[in-house]
Amino acid sequence: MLQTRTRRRAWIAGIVAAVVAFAGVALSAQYAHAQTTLRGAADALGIDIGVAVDVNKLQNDQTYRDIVATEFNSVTAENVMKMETLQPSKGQYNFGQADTLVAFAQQNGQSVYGHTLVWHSQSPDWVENESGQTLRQSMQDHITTVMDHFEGDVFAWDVVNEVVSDNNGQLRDSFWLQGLGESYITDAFEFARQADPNADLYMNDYSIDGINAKSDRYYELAQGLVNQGLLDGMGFQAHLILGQVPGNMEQNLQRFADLGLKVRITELDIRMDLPSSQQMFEQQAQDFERVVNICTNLADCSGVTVWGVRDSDSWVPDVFDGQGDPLLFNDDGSKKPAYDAVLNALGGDPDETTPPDDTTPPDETTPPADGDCTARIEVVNDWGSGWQANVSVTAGQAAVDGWTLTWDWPSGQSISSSWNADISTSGSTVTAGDVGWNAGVGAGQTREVFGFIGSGTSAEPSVTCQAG
Ligand code: 9MR
Repeated sequence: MLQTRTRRRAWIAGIVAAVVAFAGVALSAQYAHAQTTLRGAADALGIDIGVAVDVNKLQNDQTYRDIVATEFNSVTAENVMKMETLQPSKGQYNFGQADTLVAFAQQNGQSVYGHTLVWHSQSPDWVENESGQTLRQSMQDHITTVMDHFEGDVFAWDVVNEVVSDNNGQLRDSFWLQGLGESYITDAFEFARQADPNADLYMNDYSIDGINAKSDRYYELAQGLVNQGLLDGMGFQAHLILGQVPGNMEQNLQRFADLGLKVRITELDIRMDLPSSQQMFEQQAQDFERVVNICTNLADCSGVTVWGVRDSDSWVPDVFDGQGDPLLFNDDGSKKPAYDAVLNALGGDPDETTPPDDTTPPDETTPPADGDCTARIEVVNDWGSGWQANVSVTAGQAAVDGWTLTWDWPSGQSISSSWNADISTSGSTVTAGDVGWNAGVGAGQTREVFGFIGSGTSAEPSVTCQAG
């Protein structure tokens, strides 16, 4: 994997060098620009940057939806794939919300990480009251039904979650342990392997990011499961505290990777005492950068998932009194220093912006007439099953205050989500209008006004721009 990643980087560097040599001039910013989104940068590295998603917000909150679609290439259900949601009554499955998330992920070219099959928390009462063979059968039924349902759509599962306690590495005294004994862990993995042989099977827990009694116990469990061919990965939740990234985190992940496992940071957040300050945000940025670097430096790290979008979406303030602000985005959806730090760790560049105004788009030969405008669709990311485009408007010699763009899709493309425009579609014709705050474009200026996620083969059709 390290080889693959290094090879890919070398390959990209080779192409860039060849293009520069061929052109004989420095590349214009338009062609050389670094990745400016987390997902663009992570795609280029070949790793996942994931986010825990609240399906209600995905359906009802446009800002939230746009950030999830544009910044992340992987999603985890924050709650809706847990047992109490999927099987609230014995034998009655409820996949509605989880299916909504999977459909969104597919439209947006994102992988889905499954969380979680067997956990002591957020399990329905009926299963907590079972024991012995009945409980074992229920565990098998749940694992089999859920993994069958999502087969091919969910690439990896937290098969067991938080099975070790915080007390000296002893197994957690859960209803699973009480009802079934220690063998339930191996049994769960056997059932999971049978249900979907292609899914990656993980254990997952918090406070195992550094080397300690709890992570030592996981190391032992992992050795046993690896020997039976039942474990593919180890998930480190990384619910961390400001300034306290464990010093031996890299070493810890490495020892699991050395067992032949993938490692993954599954629930990253870094909380702080409130009220927060700029200085604390800077420290947080360093902490995030360090954790993401640990992953990118490890060949077997499959990715990093952050546990929520904006600080206001986090579970932290509900559980830790007086603490919070643990994520990458402010409550209003703007980016925190930690965002830039993560982008940087992924090899992107927060300071890179869209091409400067003096870079004439290649397909634009005549400048727009007075009071008129032109517009351009630029594909900035393409992951095969979908793609992202940014759209810019260029004003003529007079400023533009309001714009309506129209174009025709050449071959059956469609928009699966968009941000900062009013979009309507009729057959293959798309009309996009401003949303007020992005109506103005200065005389002779180019402004990036909105973006969208497209499905079908990526395309940059020519656009008609109507000012006013
Ligand atoms: O973020 C989740 C929150 O919305 C739920 O109320 C909570 C219930 O226990 O679970 C949170 O997610 C947890 C995850 O599933 C497992 N690791 C710890 C996470 C934070 O508590």
